[in-house]
Amino acid sequence: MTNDNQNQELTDGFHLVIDALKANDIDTIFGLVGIPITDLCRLAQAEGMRFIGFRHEQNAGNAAAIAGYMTQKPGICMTVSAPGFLNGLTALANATVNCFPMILISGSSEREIVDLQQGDYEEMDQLNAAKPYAKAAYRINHAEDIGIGIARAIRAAVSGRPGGVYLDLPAQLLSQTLSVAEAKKSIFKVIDPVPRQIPAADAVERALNVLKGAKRPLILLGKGAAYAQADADIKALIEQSGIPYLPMSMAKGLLPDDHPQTASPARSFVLAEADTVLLIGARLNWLLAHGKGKTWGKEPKKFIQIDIQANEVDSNVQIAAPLIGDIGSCVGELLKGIASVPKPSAEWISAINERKDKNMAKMAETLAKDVTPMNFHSALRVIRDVVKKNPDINLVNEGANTLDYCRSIVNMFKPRKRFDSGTWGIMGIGMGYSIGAAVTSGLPVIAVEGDSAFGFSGMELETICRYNLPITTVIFNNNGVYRGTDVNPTGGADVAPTVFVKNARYDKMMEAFGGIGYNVTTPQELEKALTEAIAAGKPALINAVIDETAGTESGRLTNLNPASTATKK
Ligand code: ADP
Ligand code: TPW
Repeated sequence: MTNDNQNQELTDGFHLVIDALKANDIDTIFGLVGIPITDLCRLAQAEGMRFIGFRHEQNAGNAAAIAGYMTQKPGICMTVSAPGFLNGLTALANATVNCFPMILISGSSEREIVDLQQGDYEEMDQLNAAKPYAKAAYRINHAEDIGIGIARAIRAAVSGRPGGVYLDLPAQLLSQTLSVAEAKKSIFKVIDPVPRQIPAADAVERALNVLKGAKRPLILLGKGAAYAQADADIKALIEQSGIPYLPMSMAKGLLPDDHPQTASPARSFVLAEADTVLLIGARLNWLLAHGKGKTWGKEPKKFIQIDIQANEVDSNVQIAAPLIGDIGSCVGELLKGIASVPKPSAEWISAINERKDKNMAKMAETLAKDVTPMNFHSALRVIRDVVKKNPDINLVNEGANTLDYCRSIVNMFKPRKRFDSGTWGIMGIGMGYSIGAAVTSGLPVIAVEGDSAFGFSGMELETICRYNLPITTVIFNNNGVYRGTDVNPTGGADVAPTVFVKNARYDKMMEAFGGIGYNVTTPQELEKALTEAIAAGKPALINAVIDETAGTESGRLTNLNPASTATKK
């Protein structure tokens, strides 16, 4: 653009936003267009970025979040104001809760009108709405601040404990002009956005001393350990120490799930019996029964906790040895001293192996049964075998029973390949995470979805077809939430709260958009369809008919359901 009066070349806010993102090696935007960001999305594409357009902002936000988790670079989600922003906010909050770096960039209406509440188109005080649900929230008011605003958002998302950042772009900002010379000076690449954080030497020594005193040590790997991309050092620490380890669901595959030191098949036993637990990037939240109570056995545990967030320590129980820093640096320091830690006793290892063998034999028996209609186990046996043959596949997983059984049955062999309902146990991540994972990795995805879980993001099948992504969605269709057999006690015409249309054909939804649909009722049919779909590398959906009586209410979360603890009248 040139301004003849001043004979000076000008640029505008639209260009500056894209230039600033590109200067920081951000090459993909997940989003949904509308006023005032349509032209911004068009420009991103024109300038060589990839724009992946969704049918609902929550799914775009989930795609951005999982891209952030996979790459340590913030995933970008772009939305319109008020309703678009609010649709994206759930994903932003979910990213923050899960410690995934993402930036939600939303257009907003004129500040003067919003602040006086004069009723603008899609008027909303988005910045304040975002604050409680984001790690940080910023607004850029002047074109000359776009470079610094984007830099601030990037650094906030990825440094320290990663999380969701909200960036508010008022419509008038995008059309503001600035001389090209000034603009150039205002854009820069963030230096060292994820700085190493070295743990203190005395904290390392304390941690090693606690390990030296352990009789029955255990290492617990959380998704922070997977995120940190310190795979080789974590493997070395586990193998050189000889300590058994347990991966949380998204840390599966950090070491292959059939590693001899895995304690997964003896999970309840090791949690109850270990006397010393080294937590690496895992919080003692509800997923770990808050580090206390029946799950953790009678004797008090000694915990060593590696985390980047100092105030995570002592959140639920006392931590004997906090090790604050980035996981790569902390594990590296522990490795230097690990030779001085005695190997776990043969008694401890053989007690674990005995449980593992017993539990695995029992599970093998259950999995071998071919029942008609299929149950969760017979269908998941097929998924397990296919993933084993294709270890590069990304696995997305949500539902109740579908999630709980898949987590324990389907082994993972490579890091950062399993993406699931995470810290909140949220439904709705399915298609967003699948698209994010496929776009980011260029590798196939299998989404293992409860029929209810799938419904939260099902319209993105069109998005999958539009971009011709290698995603195979497998719907575990048991006619309802948890199962399909509940009845309305009044005998009225409405079905029970958990029940869906019987025998729905989700495969036909896929066919409507040009993808491949399969309807399968046996493990053999499922195996054939899944193998074929993966080989095709095209959008596919398998409607897997599951016994509608097979599921239990809330999967394995029955203890959190007030109905199961309330006094029955
Ligand atoms: P899980 O659900 O798998 O148990 P959580 O999400 O509860 O895992 O815990 C992840 C933890 O990892 C968070 O407390 C977060 O602060 C921490 N974390 C994330 N990235 C790093 C890193 N690079 N270095 C150290 N800690 C990290
Ligand atoms: C955003 C509550 C937890 S699990 C679930 C719901 C609705 C669905 C279970 O049925 P599904 O799986 O998917 O058919 P399965 O294998 O048991 O048959 N809204 C949100 N998040 C959650 N967690 C819920 C509701 C819920």
